[in-house]
Amino acid sequence: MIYNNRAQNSASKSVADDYVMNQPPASHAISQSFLSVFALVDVRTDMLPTNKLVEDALSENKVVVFSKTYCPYCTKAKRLLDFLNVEYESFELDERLDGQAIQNYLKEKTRQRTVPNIFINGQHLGGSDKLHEAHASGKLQLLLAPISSSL
Ligand SMILES: N[C@@H](CCC(=O)N[C@@H](CS)C(=O)NCC(=O)O)C(=O)O
Repeated sequence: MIYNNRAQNSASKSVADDYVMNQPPASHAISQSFLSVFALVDVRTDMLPTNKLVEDALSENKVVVFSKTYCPYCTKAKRLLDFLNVEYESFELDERLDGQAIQNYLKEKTRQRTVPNIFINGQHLGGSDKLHEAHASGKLQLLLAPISSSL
């Protein structure tokens, strides 16, 4: 009640009084919603942490395989890369807490909802079938060749 008295006795009611009386001004709701957005978004990049993890992996590694440990197509794809002595970064989505979030982002980015989801030089290649097709046609060898200087 002491707060009500203060408010009634005050000629010019301050924003602080609004808070004390549990009647936050409209600007409070707006700033709260901004805060909750920033809690989810990496403010440095405006990107969700999961999306940034994927994009960082694609820019830092020549070959990236998003995989699941029990997936036979993933095993087949990784076996081919191993056989060709290709270095790759793999993310086993079934072993990660953010695995589903990564798969959701990959689906949004590539329209592919299955694993393996394979990228070379940051470009989406596809799944195991596409990798084997690319190997058979010679496209894979071209994609994996070091990028030559155009001097
Ligand atoms: N034709 C695809 C088949 C891939 C596939 O069916 N993968 C299964 C796992 S073995 C999958 O992603 N299922 C949906 C899921 O796990 O969310 C390829 O060659 O990669």
